[in-house]
Amino acid sequence: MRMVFRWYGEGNDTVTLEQIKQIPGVEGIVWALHDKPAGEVWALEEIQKVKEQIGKHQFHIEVVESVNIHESIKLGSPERDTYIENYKKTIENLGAVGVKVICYNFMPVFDWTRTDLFKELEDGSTALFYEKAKVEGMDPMELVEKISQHSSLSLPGWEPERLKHLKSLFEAYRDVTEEQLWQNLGYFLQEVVPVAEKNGIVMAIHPDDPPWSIFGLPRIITNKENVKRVLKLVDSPSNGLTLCSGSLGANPANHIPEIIREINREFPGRIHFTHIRNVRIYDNGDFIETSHRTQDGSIDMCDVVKALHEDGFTGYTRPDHGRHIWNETCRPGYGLYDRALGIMYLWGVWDSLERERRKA
Ligand code: CS2
Ligand code: MN
Repeated sequence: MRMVFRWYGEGNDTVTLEQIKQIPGVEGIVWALHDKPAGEVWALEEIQKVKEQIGKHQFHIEVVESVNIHESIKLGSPERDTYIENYKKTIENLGAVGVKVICYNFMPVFDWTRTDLFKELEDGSTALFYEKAKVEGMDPMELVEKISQHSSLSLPGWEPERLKHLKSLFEAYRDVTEEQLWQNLGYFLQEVVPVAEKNGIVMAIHPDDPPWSIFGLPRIITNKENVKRVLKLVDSPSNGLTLCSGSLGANPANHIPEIIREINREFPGRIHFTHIRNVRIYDNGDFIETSHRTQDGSIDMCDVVKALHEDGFTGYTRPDHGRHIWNETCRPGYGLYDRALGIMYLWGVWDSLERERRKA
């Protein structure tokens, strides 16, 4: 397991590379050109600049999250070919500086969605919270308004530029069924996977968060069967998975350790990247993000790590979101402290499993 940490870039993150350096066992930075609108080519010079910055701290830049997919590709509209060509060019440029994994998602319009970014937990910390009934009864415009009031920093997938066009996007998706979204994903992968292969890169799709349809928009990366279906779309190691325990795990029907074991059995070597975090699910379908500890949430985190360890997981792992603790002011979900605690929990479980394995 190779530990990495997501960082939003100089001037765009409250966490510094110096701080990340002091978290035990972190070897690389998960990065992106966050100002790039989806669909534009990432120029070599821009990429090299980030590589230099990060390299000064002896971190690698092997994992990118995300190169976002232009809506026309998800919609299957005629301009998609231009944007797919741009995507290929970005893959080539990323391959040229030593990037190995590109994490991306295929969610129409919205990336991860919550109703409260700072919901208080019993211990006084705050965390991202999803209230199911609220989303079901809500006009998406309202949610966008609410989220943008909360935070001066734009959230991944919630960039103001994109959301300005929300109405027309909704209209465009009105006739896109889940099956069509599958077709469009297949079309995209058939085009880009060979380019990724040539450039030493693996694509790693991130599950939908939450893993069900919201606001009537189709969502397809939602459960074990659908994850397998993606992997079958193109049979290549470069068509792989980001296994995000908190995204898939928000649906109690998704048993994360079982999913890991089954994917590893049926599609060995296709989990390239894992996002590990715990969520507590309530009977009414609401959920809140908790500490990484198994006892604090609904996901058996020890068994998640065990499932990865059993198979000698050599891919990249990052703690996904964390709570906001010790009065930290930070991007929602992306503070330093709780993610660092999460890493130590993951190492604790991993290292003891390693020790047992060596003894055996
Ligand atoms: C991330 C996602 O913060 C998160 O939950 O896991 O925003 C993720 O970066 C994208 O969905 C991947 O494309
Ligand atoms: Mn994730």
